[in-house]
Amino acid sequence: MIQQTLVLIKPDGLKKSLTGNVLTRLSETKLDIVAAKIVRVSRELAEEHYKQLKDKPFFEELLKYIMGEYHKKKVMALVYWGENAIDKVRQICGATNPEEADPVSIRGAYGRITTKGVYENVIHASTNEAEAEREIKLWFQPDEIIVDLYPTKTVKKSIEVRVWA
Ligand code: DAT
Ligand code: MG
Repeated sequence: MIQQTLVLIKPDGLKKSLTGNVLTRLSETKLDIVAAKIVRVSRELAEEHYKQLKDKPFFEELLKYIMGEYHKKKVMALVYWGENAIDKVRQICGATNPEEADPVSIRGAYGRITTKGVYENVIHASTNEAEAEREIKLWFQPDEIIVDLYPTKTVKKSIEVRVWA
């Protein structure tokens, strides 16, 4: 089954210069990268991304982590596309808890748990097709992705945009 999945290299991954390592590991999947960008994560985006976890005791710390308050204020967002993309990527990521993750997985090799109990697990990857759709639409606009993943429509907008001076 051809699928797409959202990958985030989280602020700890960027701070520790793990981008190359993570992308190399993910290249084992032979999936296609169809979108990529560096994003400064707003509180609004962080809350929306993790909204299923808003009742968890670690939610506030999780928001600070993904917003980069403990590392660098940026994440790398990518869309991987191809046969069984969701499971292939999750497999290489490893389990959510970095101490329980397979040591050769990305999270097992590079993740840690902080003294505050935050799982700094380097990478996010969607867990199923519904989540992938919600997350890809949250992080990317249609024109930022080089293939048509979901139906689109055209709307007329009259807005001010920033351009090069
Ligand atoms: P995953 O990222 O593996 O999909 P998730 O969606 O359940 O896991 O949780 C999102 C993130 O929240 C996870 O990457 C790290 C953090 N998290 C989850 N459970 C946690 C816990 N028990 N303690 C601390 N952080 C946790
Ligand atoms: Mg999840």
